[in-house]
Amino acid sequence: MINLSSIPINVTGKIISVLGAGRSGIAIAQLLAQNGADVLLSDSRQITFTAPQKQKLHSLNIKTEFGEHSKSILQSDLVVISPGIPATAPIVQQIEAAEIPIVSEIEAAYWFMPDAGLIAVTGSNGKTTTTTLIYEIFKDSQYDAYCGGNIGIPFSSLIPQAVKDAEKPKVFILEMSSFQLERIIHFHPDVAIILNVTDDHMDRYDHDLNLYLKAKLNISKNQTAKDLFIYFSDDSLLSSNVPLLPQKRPFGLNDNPGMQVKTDMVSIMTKDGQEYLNLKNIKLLGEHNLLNILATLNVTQHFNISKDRVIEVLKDFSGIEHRLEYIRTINGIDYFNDSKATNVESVKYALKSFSRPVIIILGGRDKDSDFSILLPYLKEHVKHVLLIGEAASKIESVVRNILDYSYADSMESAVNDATHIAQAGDVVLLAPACASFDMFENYEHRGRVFKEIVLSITEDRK
Ligand code: UMA
Ligand code: ADP
Repeated sequence: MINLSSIPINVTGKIISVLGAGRSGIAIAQLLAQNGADVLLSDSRQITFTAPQKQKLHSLNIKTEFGEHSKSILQSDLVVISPGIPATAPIVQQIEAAEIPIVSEIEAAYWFMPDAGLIAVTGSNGKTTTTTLIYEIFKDSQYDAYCGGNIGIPFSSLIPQAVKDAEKPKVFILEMSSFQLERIIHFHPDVAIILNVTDDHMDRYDHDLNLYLKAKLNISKNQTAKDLFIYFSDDSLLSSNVPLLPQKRPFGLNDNPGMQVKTDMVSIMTKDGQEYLNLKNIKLLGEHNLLNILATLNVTQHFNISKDRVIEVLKDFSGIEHRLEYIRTINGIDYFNDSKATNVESVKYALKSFSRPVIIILGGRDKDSDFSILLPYLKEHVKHVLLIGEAASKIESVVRNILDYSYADSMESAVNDATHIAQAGDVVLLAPACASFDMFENYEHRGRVFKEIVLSITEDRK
């Protein structure tokens, strides 16, 4: 059996099974094989690799099995699991019954990380935006910066290049999902950020928000007195569960030890009253992005990044595709794509970002959400609700007799109807509060379809 009690962990000659041959599985299988492990890459799905992928796995002597997980996994010294595989998967239960240790891809990648700073960002919403913003600031600075994790680039895939780079001090900026934080042992960020903890992925956590919070809090489980823990203190669940660490930095609209937000929300000031950032000069929209910026400023201050560098990046950073993304204005109507608003909380913040009447497109695959939480925000900001997808009737039961609403049987008719209802000065917003899989491949596909339809509207289309 492998000894996991302290780092470095020697994988040479160890039999290691990697569960899941998606992005994480492939990357960690390669990293482990490069470090001398005898690796089996196993996926319950039939997978067809391209010739170069096959060649790469072959050259590293990585064995593969697709279509089912075989019993040979139960002969392993260690199993590394992909984030998408839950603890309830039958193979995981068999491995646990056989008392074989299971670690996450993040944990195993961490064993091979070269000497570097490590910034880890988690939260229910805002991870990708904040991780990218921090990365944009660090890249082309005094650091060699590497960005990955849940953002789509496995942590393990960043290691080989980082090991080779030798010029500047290195820093890893990682977006961490709760799934990735579930089975960590030594993973130890210098700076850990929790942006918020609100209902999401409840199917994986037995509908228990505390179990989800516990996974998120794992981000700081190995932090010590020299590390920094940054958290959103307006979130009562989070602020009542803050770890016992000496270096904690709350951020929020009211509680920023290093900074303060002016009550008129026009600028961020330093504590001695100097203007640090005038929000007029930035492109990111909304209170939620102000919070993401505050979290980021706590990181940049900790790493002594100059204010000029921070401001230079913030001035240019217009956010990320499918996150409250401005598309165009036609006949005085502004169209926004927030396809990544797949839960209730993100839609709440999207609505709070507008002081003009909104025609919202809501619906898709329900994630067992409580849409009634949205009602006060819908009442305050929304002129008409267009209902799409599987969740349409559940959402209807919340807005019925309270708001104007109608059904649309496709994204195209939703956009057409919204355009018909909207008047100059209004906003048409796709912020579905649902997953996309009932009508689209994923949220990116949904956002692209929405944008294409919006871009095809002609001025005479009313
Ligand atoms: N599988 C098995 N056995 C099982 C169940 C599944 O072998 O019992 C296989 C599947 O057939 C599949 C593989 O496991 O081939 C999938 O693994 P995965 O879902 O972990 O996919 P990866 O491609 O490795 O992507 C993962 C993250 N996916 C999930 O957490 C679901 C990606 O986050 C992440 O970008 C990537 O690692 C790199 O770090 C995506 C995501 O949806 C974007 N994340 C969730 C979110 O943001 O809400 C948490
Ligand atoms: P994540 O990676 O956590 O899903 P994203 O940055 O991709 O976060 O944003 C997802 C959705 O949440 C988008 O609709 C975005 O507008 C919204 N959002 C971004 N930051 C926050 C925040 N701090 N609080 C709430 N919602 C946010």
